[in-house]
Amino acid sequence: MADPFYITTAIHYPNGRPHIGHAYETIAADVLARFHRLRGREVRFQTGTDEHGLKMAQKARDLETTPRQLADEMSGYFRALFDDLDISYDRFIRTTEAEHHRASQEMWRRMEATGDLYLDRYEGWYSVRDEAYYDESELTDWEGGEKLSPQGTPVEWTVEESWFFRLSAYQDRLLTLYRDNPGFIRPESRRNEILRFVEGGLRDLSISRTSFDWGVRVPGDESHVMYVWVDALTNYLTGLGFPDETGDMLKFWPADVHLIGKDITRFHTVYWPAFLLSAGLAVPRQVFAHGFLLNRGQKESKSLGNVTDPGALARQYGVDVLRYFLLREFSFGQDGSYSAEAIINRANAELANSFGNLAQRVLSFIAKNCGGRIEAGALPGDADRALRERVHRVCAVELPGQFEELAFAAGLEAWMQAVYACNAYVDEQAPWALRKTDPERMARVLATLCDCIRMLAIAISPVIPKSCAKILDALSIPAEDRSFAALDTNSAHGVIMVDSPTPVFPRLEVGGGGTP
Ligand code: ME8
Repeated sequence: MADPFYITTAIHYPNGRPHIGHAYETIAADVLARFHRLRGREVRFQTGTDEHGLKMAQKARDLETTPRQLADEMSGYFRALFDDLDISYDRFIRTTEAEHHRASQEMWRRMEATGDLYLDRYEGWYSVRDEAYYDESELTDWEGGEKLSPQGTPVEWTVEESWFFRLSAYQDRLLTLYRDNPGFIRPESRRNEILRFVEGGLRDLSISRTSFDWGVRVPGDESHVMYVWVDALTNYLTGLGFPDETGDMLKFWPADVHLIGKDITRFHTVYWPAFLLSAGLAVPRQVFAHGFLLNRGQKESKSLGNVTDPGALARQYGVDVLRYFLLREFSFGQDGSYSAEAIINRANAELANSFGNLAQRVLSFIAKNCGGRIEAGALPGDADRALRERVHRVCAVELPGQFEELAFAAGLEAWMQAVYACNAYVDEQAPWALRKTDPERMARVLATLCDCIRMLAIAISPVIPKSCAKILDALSIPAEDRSFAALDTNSAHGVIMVDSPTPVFPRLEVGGGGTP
């Protein structure tokens, strides 16, 4: 039976339209989901929207609408964007779903049954933008006596009756978890940050609110709604049918990886495992915090007028170009800065001029000059074997090894080097010259190249699925032979049928798009 793999993104606040950070995280998760499917695993991939909390309530009030209407409208934009970006999610969850309320209330009851909840009064700082409580010592002074959170957001002094979770009792268990599972928090820089935070001591956490009612009701105390992060984190269980612990819960929990941005590491690696331990559930295997994307070095914001619609970027440059760029350009886990020129340069140099050109010149040559059919009679020579071995090693070993570690840029760098090697081989072997002098040798060269293009396309198909499907269609590769397991078959020995390909990666111009 296939080995199950459960991957989630953070669920996004639908208090506005999706931005490039949302697209980045969801594309990366999609690449990983597709990659593991092609490796033969049974994948469950979940994304969605986080619809409760003060931030949603306040935004709705500002817009003179209801939080429900705001959530309905904005959640639709997220879903539409993810469909446009070819995100292959299995479940798009919305936290306003009745099932999710049931799951969150069950989590609450379990934590209460363990004796970890008590009623008290919260007096302290809260950031609505981060939906986070902060200790005084974490804040910095700002103009006019105001204070700012470590994320640079405003905080307000909050006093209200609240249920508390005994987080302080979990310090040792959390430190043991981090020590026993060094891969639980990645990358290393985030792990160190969290270790320092937890070693410094934990205070009990306020987990309910009484000053507004847009949230999941606290079971048995209807005047409280849950703190939004209690319900938000529970989404990862709701999607598997929790509280039913048979079926998908049994198959997919604990999650293999929660993919999140670096700003929400504390919620996922401190609060979430503590809630799970309290509720008697297993903790996720890994939380991976990626970096932040900046627009020409600056954070996108309405006041700077530099907010980019990721859907517009995809329409302008192509979905696969955007997907490739985002994973290739930045080291996953670190921050990155993007610009139109960077997207265009990367797409032209690597997709259009290298991989696209390789596929185009080889396949159209066969379609035009060999009637779309080649059968290599001559035995492979050293150069043919060396190229095939190299491309096979990159596609079957190096790229997968890097992707397993979420080192996408390094995996794609190895892949690109293999593409360059193929282009160098075309130039050296010059099949167009062999056509007159040695047709048998020409057939061997072309068959080797078709086999290499097949491997390169399969290996990178999690990143650029539509483009690879076109190339594999042109090579007449059946759907069932488009997996990593199929890389071990050498297709250069049989008859290869080739359809005339349509150009897959148009050259992009600065100031314009491509003509797909
Ligand atoms: O934090 N670059 O939602 P969110 C890269 N609802 N990633 C970015 C980014 C940027 N510029 N800006 C945000 C929330 N992100 C909560 C999560 S999970 C149980 C609840 C990432 O809409 C951010 O780090 O503010 C997070 O992982 C995701 O986008 C959603 O952010």
